[in-house]
Amino acid sequence: MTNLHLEGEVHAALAENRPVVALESTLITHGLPYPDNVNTALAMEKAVREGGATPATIAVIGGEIRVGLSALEIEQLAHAINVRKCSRRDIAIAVARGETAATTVAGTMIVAAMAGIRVFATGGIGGVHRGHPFDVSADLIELGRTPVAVVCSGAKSILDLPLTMEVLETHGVPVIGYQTDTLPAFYARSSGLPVDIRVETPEEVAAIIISAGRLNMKHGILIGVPVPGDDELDAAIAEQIIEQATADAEAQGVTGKAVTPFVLARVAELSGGKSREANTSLLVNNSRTAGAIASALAINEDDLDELDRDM
Ligand code: PSU
Ligand code: MN
Repeated sequence: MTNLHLEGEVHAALAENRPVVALESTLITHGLPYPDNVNTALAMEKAVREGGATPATIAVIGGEIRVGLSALEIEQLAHAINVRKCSRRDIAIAVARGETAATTVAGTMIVAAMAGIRVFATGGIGGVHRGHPFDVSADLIELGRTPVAVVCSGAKSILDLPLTMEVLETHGVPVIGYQTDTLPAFYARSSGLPVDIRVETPEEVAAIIISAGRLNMKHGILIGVPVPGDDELDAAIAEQIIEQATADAEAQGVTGKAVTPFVLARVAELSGGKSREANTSLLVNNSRTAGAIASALAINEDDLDELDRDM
């Protein structure tokens, strides 16, 4: 396809039906400060490999949609200035103008689906903003229409999590708890909001992805993995910081696509070291889990193909 460029190792893995995990790039350009962003992006790629899969970090570089970046390209992206944050509405613009741009969860899902990648790992998805029920992240809509499984730690409680769950339901997105009964709340292991189903293993997730595919359901799947217990942030402290950060955004009149990056940066400023630890820990853990899910998916499908041949 025009403008879609698969990096060599990713191309080979996909051609041979070996597991691949997509990773987003907005995390690098708008989510984390330098050098945490580069270190974390590379640690996520390593964790995907530990899970048994090939990582494919997705971005737009000079107008080309790239699936799989080198360490040097990740470093360059981290230093690029005025990088467009690409959700669904932005991708065509970035490509037409030959820009270097980052993909959000929605943008990354679109490109992953184009490339034939079915599992994607990130930290938190966008959602419905607190006090602004019509500021609904395009991530939620994309999850309803693009068949990619997104492994994440829920969403930061900078968002209205109950409303976010309602919108996911409206758009027909199954929400799976990975070894948990509730939607994770990013820094905290639980939001208290029940998920649709709890699973214990990568194989169980793979079975649901395969089932959705065979039924041609077309929607995505959200898999919530709680931050590892040792790195969880105290819920009361997290809440206080988030309230402050959201109030600051409000006071400074920040709107639209700038809200999430602003609040993320403010939360980082206010919380210092401990939140960074939680953030890195969950990103790496989610990447490893996504690698294991993609591996189970590849193995499971070989079995199913054999069953089909036997019948
Ligand atoms: N939440 C985080 N870290 C992030 C993002 C969300 O904890 O980096 C990024 C993701 O790329 C997500 C995007 O897709 O922000 C959502 O932006 P918006 O709310 O403008 O849809
Ligand atoms: Mn928004």
